[in-house]
Amino acid sequence: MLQPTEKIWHNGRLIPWEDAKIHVLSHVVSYGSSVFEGIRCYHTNKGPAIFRANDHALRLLRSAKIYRMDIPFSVDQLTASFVDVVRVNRVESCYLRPIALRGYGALGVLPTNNPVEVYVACYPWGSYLGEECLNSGVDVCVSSWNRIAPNTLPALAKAGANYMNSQLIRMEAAVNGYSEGIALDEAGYVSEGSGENLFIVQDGKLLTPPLGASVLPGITRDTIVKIAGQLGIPIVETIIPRELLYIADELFFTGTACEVTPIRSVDRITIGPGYRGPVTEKIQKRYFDIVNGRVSDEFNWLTFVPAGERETEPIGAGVI
Ligand code: PPE
Repeated sequence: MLQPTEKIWHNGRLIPWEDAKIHVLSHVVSYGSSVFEGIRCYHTNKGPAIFRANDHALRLLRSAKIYRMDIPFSVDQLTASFVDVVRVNRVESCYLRPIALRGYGALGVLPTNNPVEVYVACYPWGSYLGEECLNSGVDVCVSSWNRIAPNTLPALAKAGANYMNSQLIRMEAAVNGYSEGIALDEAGYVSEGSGENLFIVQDGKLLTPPLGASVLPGITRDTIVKIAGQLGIPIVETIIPRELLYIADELFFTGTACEVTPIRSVDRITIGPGYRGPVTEKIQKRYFDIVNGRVSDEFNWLTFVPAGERETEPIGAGVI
């Protein structure tokens, strides 16, 4: 269950958590007209640090641009709002959920007479697919649902409506006893999980589907590309046939929420050794060292939150 914090940022002001409400006839409720982000803030020995805050702000603005949604805030202003929310809520580690939505006004598909409302909330959130899964890996299936096809819902936008497709994938997986589903794209090639990008390790190389395979341009995906560079692991963006999943040496999901989660089976076929493989482990370790501030912040990915208004004991320390 969601664990409330005190304040939510709304169009430049901090409001109480319980006042961040919208009308049932807001445009977004009928038509799914929202774009959003998911960001993690980690506990470090220099205080809370938001991971790749600028990149998330930029992706939010890009998602909005695709949908002709005007957000009257810059990357810097949005980044500052993320810092404010973490600071006033006195959390040490948390998940941030910025959302821009089309609000209450007219009610018809054309959204030009609906205001755009921007909210940023934060709350504690543990591991996505289960703490133990970071070590042991998850059992997944290939979904019978395809990922959103090109020129239908734009996959490069992180839009609320896309997650109707994700829900179908995730629910089907759950009903059949899997932790997650992997969707194929319209052409039948591997795309991504309902809320994660996917990487394959094969013969010492990393493979991941290209942006044209209906994937979200994941910020963790990009982080893994840079980590692979640091570790000298070759990486290729390429279309991936389904059966390559079954014969992969290692497989793992990436995402803000799932971080780096190994996959130990697909459709009940054991992947590699059936637990986290050595390349996954190396990459995962580096990922956690970076986000937790244990190694130098070479790419300037951490935005530290000053202790400004944290006069009482912070909550959430050690949650993640
Ligand atoms: N693909 C999809 C469809 C996706 O939703 C996410 C994030 C990713 C890839 C990875 O993107 P990034 O977080 O930028 O590396 N999914 C979010 C969880 C969705 C949910 O609310 O559940 C997330 O990881 O925060």
